Amino acid sequence: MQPLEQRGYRERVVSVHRLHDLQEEIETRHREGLLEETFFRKWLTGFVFSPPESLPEARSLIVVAVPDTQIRFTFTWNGKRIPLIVPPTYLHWQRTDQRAEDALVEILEPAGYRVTRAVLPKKLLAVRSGLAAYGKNNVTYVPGLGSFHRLVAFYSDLPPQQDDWREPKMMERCEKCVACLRHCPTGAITSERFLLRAERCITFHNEQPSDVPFPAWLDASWHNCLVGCFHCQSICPENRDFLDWVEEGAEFSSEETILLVEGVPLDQLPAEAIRKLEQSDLVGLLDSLPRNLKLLLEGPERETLTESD
Ligand code: B12
Ligand code: SF4
Ligand code: SF4
Repeated sequence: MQPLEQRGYRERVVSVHRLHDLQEEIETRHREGLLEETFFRKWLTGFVFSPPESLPEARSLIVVAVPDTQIRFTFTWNGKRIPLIVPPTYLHWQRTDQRAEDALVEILEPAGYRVTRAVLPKKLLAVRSGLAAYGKNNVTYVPGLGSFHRLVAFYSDLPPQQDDWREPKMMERCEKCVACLRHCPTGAITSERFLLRAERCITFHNEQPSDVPFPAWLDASWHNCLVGCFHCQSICPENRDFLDWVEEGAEFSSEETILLVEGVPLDQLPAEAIRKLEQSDLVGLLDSLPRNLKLLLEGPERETLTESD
């Protein structure tokens, strides 16, 4: 679909019959005991492996990779300006998903076809359809985008022209590389199996609200992002060309930073802080922000910015 490519997006279309394979694969991993139960219940029971009532005659699944960037925010703590990263896919995701949908509608609607969002295991769909390959870190990589993309899935009544469907594929580069495995501090990526030990992933823990305590084994110095973790993507040679792709986010004053660390509710923050949080799409992360920020600001000596940065 050329108009998608022109926007820098990539996509694949497969038959809706592939839903069965997606469901079967997740269920099999669960049956085999490879998915820790708390993780499975929290994250993997919400997939819907059938077309929605609004599009029961769906004939295809469409998966789109939308380029996405890191965003660097600056906080002021003890007189120092401290930059902290939010990795790709977290912020403005509603806008990103809507853009992908709008682009598809623009192409398909004139031809009489409809699209609607799908809640599916998107990496599996992207890899099996040939859009992406898995890295050893279990993140997907798309040629020309590295892992700097957000995946969005759709149902459509568009008849699939092709129906390429392959076994899950790992990137060739991973065959001779263990950088992410070595760099992951928690052992979530292991040589014993390909599947991530998701319950060991920092992201699994620091996306939780601040009142959920971290497990004792999770060393405070391992945190590296305002939310999520970027270790296994930043070390990856496949991402070398994209690492400088960082958008500059808002800067928070000393007073604002203290209020965020203290977890002051949104409606009690000064108007300027609310405006920054809303514009930055950080409101949805307010729950986890106090604990994560405190850890990062009070943790080991961090990079600081000078006035000219
Ligand atoms: C649950 C979830 C999580 C969980 C678990 C992560 C995981 N790896 O499963 C947690 C909270 C830990 C998490 C973390 C992150 N997530 Co997340 N997450 C999801 C979610 C909701 C579902 C993923 C899923 O289906 N997991 C289930 C497992 C079973 O599937 P899988 O990971 O595809 O694993 C397959 C392979 O291991 C393969 N496999 C098994 N053995 C073998 C052997 C070989 C040789 C091969 C090739 C394959 C293979 O089979 C498995 C499927 O059966 C998706 C959104 C969505 N709706 O899909 C986002 C999503 C996957 N997350 C995303 C992101 C960005 C992240 C983070 C990078 C965020 C961050 N910066 O901190 C981290 C990355 C952690 C990591 N190293 O994987 C993006 C991924 C984009 C991309 N480029 O990959 C997604 C798609 C959201 C989006 N819309 O873009 N996430
Ligand atoms: S760091 Fe190496 S092994 Fe890990 S995903 Fe990247 S290329 Fe593959
Ligand atoms: S996101 Fe962090 S904790 Fe999770 S697998 Fe990658 S390096 Fe390990």
